[in-house]
Amino acid sequence: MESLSTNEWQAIDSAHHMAPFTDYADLRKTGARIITRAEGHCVYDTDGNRILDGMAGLWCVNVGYGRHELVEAASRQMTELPYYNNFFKTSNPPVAALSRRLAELTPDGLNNAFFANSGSEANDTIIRMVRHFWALEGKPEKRVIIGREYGYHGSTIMSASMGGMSGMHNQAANEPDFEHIRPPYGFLYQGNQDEAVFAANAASWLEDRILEVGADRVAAFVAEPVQGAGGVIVPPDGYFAHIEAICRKHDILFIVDEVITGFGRTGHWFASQKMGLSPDMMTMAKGLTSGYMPMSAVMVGDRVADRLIADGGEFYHGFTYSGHPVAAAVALANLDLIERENMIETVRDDTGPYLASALASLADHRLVGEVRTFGLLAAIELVKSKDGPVMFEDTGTVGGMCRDHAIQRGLMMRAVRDAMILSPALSYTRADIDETVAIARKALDATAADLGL
Ligand code: PXG
Repeated sequence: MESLSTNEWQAIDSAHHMAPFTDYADLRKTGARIITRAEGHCVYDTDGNRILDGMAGLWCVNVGYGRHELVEAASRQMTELPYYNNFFKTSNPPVAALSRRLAELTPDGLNNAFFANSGSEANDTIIRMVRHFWALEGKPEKRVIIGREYGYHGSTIMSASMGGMSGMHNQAANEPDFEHIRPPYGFLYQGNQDEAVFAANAASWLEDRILEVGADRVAAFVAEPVQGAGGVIVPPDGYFAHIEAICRKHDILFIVDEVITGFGRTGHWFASQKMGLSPDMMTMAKGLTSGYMPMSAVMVGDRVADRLIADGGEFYHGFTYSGHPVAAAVALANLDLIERENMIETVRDDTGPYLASALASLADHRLVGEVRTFGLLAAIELVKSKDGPVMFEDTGTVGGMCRDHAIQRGLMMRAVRDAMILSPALSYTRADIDETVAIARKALDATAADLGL
């Protein structure tokens, strides 16, 4: 690539590139940060800044940057078979091997994989499959899918309608037959209920909604085990046991979106295993290839798969790049690497607990209302006052200030509303965590100073 200055790249970029989730007028004023390379757990920009990546890209670079094993797998596969489709009774060795591997790694009963290129496409696939399944069962009126507020399932019209982001709904992504209940967001809704009571109450919001809509119209309930883009919302213990029981009682499919929580992030291959869940279908993407290639999959449980196989006929659905051989080869190399380097055990036994205790040291900061962690997922809720707590009125402004202070000091941290979010690579070390927490503290101090607190 030619070597241009930061200003030159910014000018070209803002003149011609419509980036995702971007305020275009604002970006034209400020210009984008141009990232040129990455190594280990750091990214580098055109000004030569080194930024420790506390977000693993966008919750996805689970094995860290610069892993030659993945590069070589891609290069080998590109040489041998760069592309062939999986339509019309063809397949390829990497995709067959990956399907078997995913069936082995996921909870019992999830034995079939449908491949796509993004989490959004995988969730669109689920919506079609679920409705097709109920039609085959002779219940075509079971079409409604219940999700949760602050849930994120993607950006296509259907996956954004299924998600619970009102800003997205307001921009032409509010299809009928989707309902949303409150999430089990203890920080906002728990009050002085103990954990078990709150778990049962939060799950009862699902049953209330099923009864309101009518179980004969409800096809499925969908949930991220820990809500990621919604602000790392960790459910109280027992919540999902109640949820599963309610789904079974009303004969509603239970869908788990593990796009963020999959592939080791929680210290287990899947959060479903840590939480003891038995979903009917599971969405996966991101950590499947550690972001080195776009790839997603739907794991289809036996109940749905058996019905589709028995009398579904042709399923008229698929993408040119479904089961792309290069993406599949990279996914296999990525899973090998995660296994060979014991990354999941390290997160479970060492760096996950270490991150929790290191971040707990921020809890006494005057801006911090709560710290939550779950494996290598974390949120630091910023509050105006710890007493209450009282949230900031202009939601998101203070979070944005704190994020900018962190980036200026060399840490990529994301803000969701006024919660600061971390989701680093599984290979993140104790030293990386120490550096992260030290910069986060400085960013909090600088934010408090800006606010005159
Ligand atoms: N499900 C979940 C749980 C996700 O987090 C998707 C589905 C959609 O995946 P694709 O590959 O279509 O993007 C996601 C994606 C953020 C952010 O701001 C999070 C995601 C994507 C973009 C931004 O935290 N998650």
